[in-house]
Amino acid sequence: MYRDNYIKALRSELLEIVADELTPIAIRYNYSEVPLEGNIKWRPQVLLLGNYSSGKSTLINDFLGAKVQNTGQAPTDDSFTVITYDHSQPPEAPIQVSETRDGKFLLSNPEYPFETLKKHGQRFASHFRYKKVNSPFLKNLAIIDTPGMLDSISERDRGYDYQEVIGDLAQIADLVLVLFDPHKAGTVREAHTSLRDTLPARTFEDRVLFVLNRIDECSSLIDLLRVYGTLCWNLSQITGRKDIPMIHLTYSKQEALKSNNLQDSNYLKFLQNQRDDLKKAVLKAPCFRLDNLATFIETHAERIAHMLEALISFRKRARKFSFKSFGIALLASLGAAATAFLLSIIAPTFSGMPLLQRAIAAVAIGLTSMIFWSFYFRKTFYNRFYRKTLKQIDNLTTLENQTRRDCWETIRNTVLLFLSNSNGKYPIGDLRHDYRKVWKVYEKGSKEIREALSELNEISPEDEEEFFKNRLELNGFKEDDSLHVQSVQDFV
Ligand SMILES: Nc1nc2c(ncn2[C@@H]2O[C@H](COP(=O)(O)OP(=O)(O)O)[C@@H](O)[C@H]2O)c(=O)[nH]1
Ligand SMILES: [Mg+2]
Repeated sequence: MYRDNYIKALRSELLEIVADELTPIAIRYNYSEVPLEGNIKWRPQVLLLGNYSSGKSTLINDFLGAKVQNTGQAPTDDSFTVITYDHSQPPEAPIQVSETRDGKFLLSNPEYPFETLKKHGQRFASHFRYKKVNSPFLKNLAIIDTPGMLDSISERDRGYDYQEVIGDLAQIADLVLVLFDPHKAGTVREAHTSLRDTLPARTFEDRVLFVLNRIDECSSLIDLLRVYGTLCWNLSQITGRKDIPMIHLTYSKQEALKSNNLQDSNYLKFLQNQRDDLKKAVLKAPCFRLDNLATFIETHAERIAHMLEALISFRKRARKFSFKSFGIALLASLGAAATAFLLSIIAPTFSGMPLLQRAIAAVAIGLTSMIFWSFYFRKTFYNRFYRKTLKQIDNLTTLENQTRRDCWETIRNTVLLFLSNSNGKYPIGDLRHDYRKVWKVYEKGSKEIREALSELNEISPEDEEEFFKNRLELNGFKEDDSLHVQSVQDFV
């Protein structure tokens, strides 16, 4: 009870930080078009990826306890389906789909975290669905089924960039299951590239579960070991790691019975509860949520700060350039005035001219050249400087390590766009203020919240009640505080 309230308090605090501090800055500098908290305020999500017919939809049906998704050997379902809980059904009602909506509803409704996926276009929208099911499995999470990856199908055939879509979904998801089947244990590159490119490196390992599914189809234990070995080899090739990630070995009992695989493979009896273990692991997804929220804040704060750093660096260079070119123009004008004055003394044509007139003429020449500079040359020089800086935009930042390089890669175009739209003219004072604010948010996300999280993990069950009660009091939260969470059912 206290624990739940404490977690709620932390979560609402994080959401508030994002909404109040990070989002306005993100929108101001074109980092994001939609409020950042839109991505995290909905319920925890589990994303299922894998080849076609690796058994994703069958696994989902097993988890939900009803045939919610279509299954079949051929690529049956080419849609992304978000499946979530229907609170409105009475508890005794049979498990079934009670509502189906199309992609447009999901993409344009700010209540859901999918607005950012709008950019994938019409073809994607027509392959995006939403189903409500009253399965208890969904009480605290939503599950997203995806069309299989077909290494042979090019992105153009799909009509949208599949890899980018799963990258975006993986970023929102709290847990990603990557499924393989014994027939295609090697074709995982597409999924892995998207995941590695989009998930922050430090959480990548915790957020992804690898599953070798349909193991009842291996003809013997030796066959299973061979398949397992191949998969491990392929995964280590792709991840570039020598240690092998944990791989869950599972199969659908019903399907195995249908295909008479159970009596042939007696090794399966040792692996029977793996499906249940996997289910338990998936049900833990909400526990990852807080950790993911902290990571979300860290990642975005880091990226926005990096972006602001580059923009500040641009303004500093522009200012330096302006001073320098003003100095040169001033010197040149003084030079022109002095030359004119000297000439008027030396040249016999002006010998009769009074001194005052000569001085006035020299000052006029100096002033004219300054005016000419400020109306014509200054602009031309600035434009040249501006174009050159944009062309060598990487020089605006230091990219001393891989983390910085990866971060810069994600914001480089945004920086370019902002510089182009503003023509490089914006007040540096505001930028500095925002920059400091973003780092404060980062500190809060990474330090305070992570400290709270590790405290949460370390606390023993006996001390729990007292601890959380004190914490809540300390933070000024009441037991039944509703804590601004959109819907309590949407929250764990
Ligand atoms: N023998 C066996 N067949 C399975 C298993 N899981 C799924 N299948 C079958 O494999 C086919 C593809 O499954 P499906 O869930 O549609 O795969 P998806 O394309 O990944 O969603 C279907 O015909 C299922 O009946 C399993 O664990 N064992
Ligand atoms: Mg399917």
